[in-house]
Parts: sequence; C-alpha cells; structure tokens
Amino acid sequence: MGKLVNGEWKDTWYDTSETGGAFQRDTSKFRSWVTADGEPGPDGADGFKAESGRYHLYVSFACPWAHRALIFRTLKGLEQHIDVSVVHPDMLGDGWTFDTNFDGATGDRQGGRRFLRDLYTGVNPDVSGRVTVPVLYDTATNTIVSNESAEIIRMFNSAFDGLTGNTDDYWPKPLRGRIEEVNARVYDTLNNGVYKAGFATTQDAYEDAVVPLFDTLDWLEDLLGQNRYLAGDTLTEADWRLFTTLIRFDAVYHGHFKCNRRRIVDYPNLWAYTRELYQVPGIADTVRFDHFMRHYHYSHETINPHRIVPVGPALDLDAPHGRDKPRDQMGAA
Ligand SMILES: N[C@@H](CCC(=O)N[C@@H](CS)C(=O)NCC(=O)O)C(=O)O
Repeated sequence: MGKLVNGEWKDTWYDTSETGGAFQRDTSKFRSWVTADGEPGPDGADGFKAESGRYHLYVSFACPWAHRALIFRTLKGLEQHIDVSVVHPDMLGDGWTFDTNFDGATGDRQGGRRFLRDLYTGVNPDVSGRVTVPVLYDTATNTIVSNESAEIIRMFNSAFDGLTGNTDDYWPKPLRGRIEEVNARVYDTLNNGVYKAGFATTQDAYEDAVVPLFDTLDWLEDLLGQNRYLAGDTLTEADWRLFTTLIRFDAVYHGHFKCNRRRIVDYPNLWAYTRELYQVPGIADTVRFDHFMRHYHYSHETINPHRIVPVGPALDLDAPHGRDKPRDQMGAA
C-alpha cells in the first residue's frame, strides 16, 4: 500500500492522525470522458471518441469500485470493444501489481507493465496521488481517460451505444433526481461507509461510521419491501452501485471491517435483491469471491496482521429470489 509523490513511490498506509482516526478518501485525479463523437464530457472535461478496441480497462476483481465498471461492460455488451486487465489481489508494498500467480490475475495485457503505478507514471512522470483501480486507458494517445468509477459507468451506459446497438439505459432522464439522491446516501454510508468503519483507528470514528451504515441498511430493507428496485420498477445504476457492496458484505465487511450488527442474509428483502442482481445474465462471472477474500484479508496488515484468510460464509446466491412475485410475497423464496 502506498502512493506516488511527484512520480516517486512511497510505501505508506492511510494517515488518520490529522482526522481523529477517521479514513478520508482522496478524490480521483483523471476525469476526462469518452463520448459518442469525442465532444467534451457533461462537465466540460476533455472528450475522447468512442471507438472499438481503443480503450483498455484495468480492474481488480476485489475492488467494489472497479466491479461497477466491469458490470457495466457486461450489461452494455462492451466485451468485444473494451479489453480488460486484472491485477493480482494482493496489494502490498508495491501497491497493485500485474503478478499472475493467482487464478484470474491476467497481468498487463495491454502494455506488459509490472506495477499499476507504471501506468500512472507512464502518463505523467510527476504524478502524485493514490494508484487506484479502475482505470480506463486510451491506447491511441497513451493516456488515462478516467480513474473515477462513477463516471466510467456513465460513459459505458451510453457512449458506445452506436457501436453495440445496446441502448439499455441505467441512467434514465426521468429518474436522475431519485438516482442521485439514493446514490448520495448509499455512497457515504455504505459504499464508502464500510471503509470508514474498517479503516477507523479510534472507537469514535468507527462508531460514527457503523451506526449510519446500519441505519441505511434498515432503510433499504424497508424500501425494497415496497419497490422492486431503488428507483422504483426500473433497474438503474443506483442498484448496481449498491450491489457491489452488498455482495462483499457478509464475506468481508461483516468480519474484517467490523460491520457486524447484522449480515445481509439477515435482511429478507436485501438478501433476495442481492440474489436477483447476482442472477442477471453475465453478472455472476464478474463476482470473484476468491479475489475479494484474499485481497482484503491478506493486504490489510494493520487490520489482520497474520494475514489469515477466513474460509468465508456458505452463501447460496443461486437460490430463487422471488422478487418478480407480487409485493406481499416478495422475499419468501
Ligand atoms: N473514487 C475511486 C476509488 C477507487 C479506489 O479507491 N479503489 C481502491 C481499490 S477498492 C484502490 O485502488 N485503492 C488503492 C489505494 O488506495 O492505494 C473510484 O470510485 O473509482
């Protein structure tokens, strides 16, 4: 675990000394956009034209943020157009590496690099900041388009539609207000909330994270008893952003990050909903329990110094989800 300072690698853990023991996530550095015609992105940032075979996606199967990008690549039929490299699940002194001695770790299939940081310094030799996945890389100009998953999934949602003919829309105009509202709470208290709980170095900082986290799970349980999906009857990006945290919760966050008031299997609606999303065609292939069990337990030495990887809960993700039944029978699989 480390970061780049003016292009030089420093092996350091997260610093919580200035924040009362609380973990604070850095903002992503590369924020350009792929658009259908290469016009600037919605915020006016540089635009890159959507073309088949031009972009390469770097992910970790362990990482919930990278997982969003992989899911959208699948949902939108982009496999033929955007190739992928998968890092090794261990994130140790050198950060993410392209070692291949773990099933599913592909190495750098685009440029043969040794470390993910080499991709960052290759683009800007003086770059500073954390070296994170996902990364969307442009092989035509050898630059990083984006390392912000929330924006990568919006690009994948529509920019390549002209190439794929897939016009499924997970960010539909009439639901955008509702999606943003749900995303804001889910991001702060759950997607990032599990990290705030797990990386806290004081009791207060831990409790400040874990209490709102379970308030949000209770709220979602109730919401999913009334609606099939978070924004109503339509499956949207809000659901996929929640899914990548739910699918890791019982295996990793419940124990390793001490989010242990309840498990997802203890919430009938949330658990059935997790199974429903898992069973969407193509999604199960993006879910690699072996990578996330190994990554978190083995990499976070400050939390788990002996690096013992627990065997993990037995979860039946293929059990019928029953979410397509009338509301009053939902969850009763
Ligand atoms: N805001 C980024 C966050 C990505 C992120 O933090 N990824 C983690 C893996 S789960 C990472 O690569 N961490 C490396 C580090 O912090 O040094 C996004 O959503 O794309």
